[in-house]
Amino acid sequence: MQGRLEDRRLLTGQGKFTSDWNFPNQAHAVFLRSDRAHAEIASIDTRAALAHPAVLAVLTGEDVAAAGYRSLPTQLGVNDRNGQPLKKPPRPVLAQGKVRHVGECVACVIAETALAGQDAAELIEVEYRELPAVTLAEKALQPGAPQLHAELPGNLSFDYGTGDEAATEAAFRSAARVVKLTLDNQRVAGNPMEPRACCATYDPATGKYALYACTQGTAGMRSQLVITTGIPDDKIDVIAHDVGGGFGVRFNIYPEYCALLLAAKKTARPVKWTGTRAEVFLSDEQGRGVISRGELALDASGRFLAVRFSCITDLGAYLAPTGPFINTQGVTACLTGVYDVPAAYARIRLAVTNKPPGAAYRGAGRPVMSYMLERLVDQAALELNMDSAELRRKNLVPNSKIPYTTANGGKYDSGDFAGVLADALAASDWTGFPARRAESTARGRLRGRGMSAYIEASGAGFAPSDQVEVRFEPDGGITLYAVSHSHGQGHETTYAQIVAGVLGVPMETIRLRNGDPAVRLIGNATGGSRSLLGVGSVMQLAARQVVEKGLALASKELEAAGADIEFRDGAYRIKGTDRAVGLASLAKKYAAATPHPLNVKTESKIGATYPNGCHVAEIEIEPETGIAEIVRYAAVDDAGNIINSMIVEGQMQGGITQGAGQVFGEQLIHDADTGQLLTGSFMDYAMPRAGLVNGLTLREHPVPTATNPLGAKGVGEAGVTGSLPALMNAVLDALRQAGVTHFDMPASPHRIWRAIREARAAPGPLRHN
Ligand code: MCN
Repeated sequence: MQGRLEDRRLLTGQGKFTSDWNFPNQAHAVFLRSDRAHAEIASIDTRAALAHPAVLAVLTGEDVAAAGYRSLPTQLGVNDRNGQPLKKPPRPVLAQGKVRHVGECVACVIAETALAGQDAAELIEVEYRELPAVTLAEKALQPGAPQLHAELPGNLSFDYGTGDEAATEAAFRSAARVVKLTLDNQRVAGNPMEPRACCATYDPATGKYALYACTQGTAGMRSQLVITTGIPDDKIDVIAHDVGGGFGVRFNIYPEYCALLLAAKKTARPVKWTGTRAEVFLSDEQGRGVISRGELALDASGRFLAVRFSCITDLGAYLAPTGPFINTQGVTACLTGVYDVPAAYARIRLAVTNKPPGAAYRGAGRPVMSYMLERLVDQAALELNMDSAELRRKNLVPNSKIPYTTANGGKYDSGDFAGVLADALAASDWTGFPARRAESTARGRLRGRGMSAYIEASGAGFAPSDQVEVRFEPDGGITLYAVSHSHGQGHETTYAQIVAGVLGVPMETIRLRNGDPAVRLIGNATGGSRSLLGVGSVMQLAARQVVEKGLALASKELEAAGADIEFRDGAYRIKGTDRAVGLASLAKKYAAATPHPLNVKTESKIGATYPNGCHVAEIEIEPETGIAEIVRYAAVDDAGNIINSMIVEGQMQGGITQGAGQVFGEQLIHDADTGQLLTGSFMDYAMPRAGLVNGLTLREHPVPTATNPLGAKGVGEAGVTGSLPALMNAVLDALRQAGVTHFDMPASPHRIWRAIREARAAPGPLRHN
């Protein structure tokens, strides 16, 4: 199998990640972080640190305020249930007067070396006046809870509602059966391989800054920096080459990036910061963290009448730029799943707590909804004593109703949900399960099976459009420019495939540059699994434009009218003759021209579409140890037209494994009283290992969408949206055999073992959390 274009570079150590950038005369930054969750800052004494011989400067909140730096931005494009806009408490670059979570940046030390900076940071004396902390969103909204921000009375930032509340209430009143669940979707860490890092430079002669950072997209990051620092847009470049993973937590700016810009200006030196894994745990945006309540109303025949969802979401101490969006519209984008449900309503209250900010994490809200909905459907099947696949099939949106408008206004453009489910039944050998379970039972194992029929939204993006450029280089190569940043998804390969497919040139002659400051483009960061359908589509449009431009040159070359010339297999040919000229040789002929006459810049605004699928997981539990193992996993997914099956397979594998990570172990635990992170390293935060997901069968069921020229839907997040509920449904199915009737993630060996022991000790309906 042919690898990806980027593989050789990355596998031979030739990648250029953020900490690979180094500049002459570079200084190093170290951050002093709050060791308390909530406290007033009585004083900060930096004198001893400043006296350290290797220290160049120490910045505090006063310095960033004096420089005119403002709050980091956040936004939400809708008003709340009461017509109120989002309440936005300020989020300073360095703490001002108060700290609100462990890990918040209090001071920035700039020194000759990072080690000296670390020594000096320890010399800073901060006098804190400790305040009571609140780490649970539910508690934060209760009367008498510690108050985090003067601007946010009651710790409530937003009270979101979507759908028709009255119609939903009426449907629930008429229902023959109501199924209810309260589920904990625990907080998790993104943990990209590359910890956050950045390097800032400042040129006093031009007043120009550059920030080298790991980012999912430079354009969005630049505009967030402009808002925060007040530096004019044309005076700042954001640059990134290779980025070692993102998973959503490299989408936004962070306080450290702004502090380094100020540090570079103050010291007149390039300043570099390389974060540690501990800092990833303490200060990266975090994901999920929602205890939600879901209700499903059914009629006597098992038809779904309505869905109701409510939760109080933990935004952490500050509103991350995309935190409010992800936790409201992101969650409810597919409120009714793949089902034909007449009424639905969701209410989400956004609360602040003394924890690091929460925002996007692979799936960006959608897995919260798919997890609840698919757990509800399995619970309904259990209560109705029905086959869970049959209950799903009965309620799917039929193909005849697609395009389908959901009860809260979502527009599913295409799909074949029944066909996908049928394929999943076949791929998973659904009917063979009883025999496999009997065999497991004979070996003393609890075997469980879980299904999820998921749908999720590939985003429309925040930017006004996606622009790309195609440039022909003097060496005969073609360079593609885009904003969306590849940080593991293989864009170099797939964009090259698309362009090569139109131009008929070898894809190896095409390279991709994202985050190149010399070519400023408007566009979306990588996120919402939309790079292919958005940017990839524009790449195709751009390549077609190149072919059109080339026609004029070919017409001159062949001395024939354009109408008599056709373009095929990389060459312009006079129809019905063998007289032809290749696009590559035309490009070569004009290689010295600037700009090259075949260069194009193209843009388009492409909207959302809805990848979907059906996943079936089978797991086995060893009751004596609580160890759970995935023994079979079949996933059938509709990602529309596929450009690169190998990459899509990798994305599905990665997404499914990421879901499995949350199901079987990952959990950020903050001490309820002190707000200290108790799982702040890989010793106590259980990352999934490669061996976790076994027996994977992946099948495609493509239904092209008409919403973009490629007919493609996203895949980057689909795996996790599907696997979270499928795996937990399987865990529950296994545990029910031991008398456990309720169980929350993570299904770690200890928690499983304890639940089984308690159920055996107290037979009857039990609740385990
Ligand atoms: N693709 C394809 N055919 C399709 C759809 C996609 O060939 N029908 C290919 C694309 O060309 C691209 C890849 O699959 O090479 C993923 O495409 P897409 O679904 O458009 O997703 P994005 O490129 O926008 O990636 C974002 C998505 C998100 S939101 C997260 S979070 C995530 C993810 O991708 N983080 C990742 N996958 C990740 N993979 C790695 N290795 N690391 C991360 O941090």
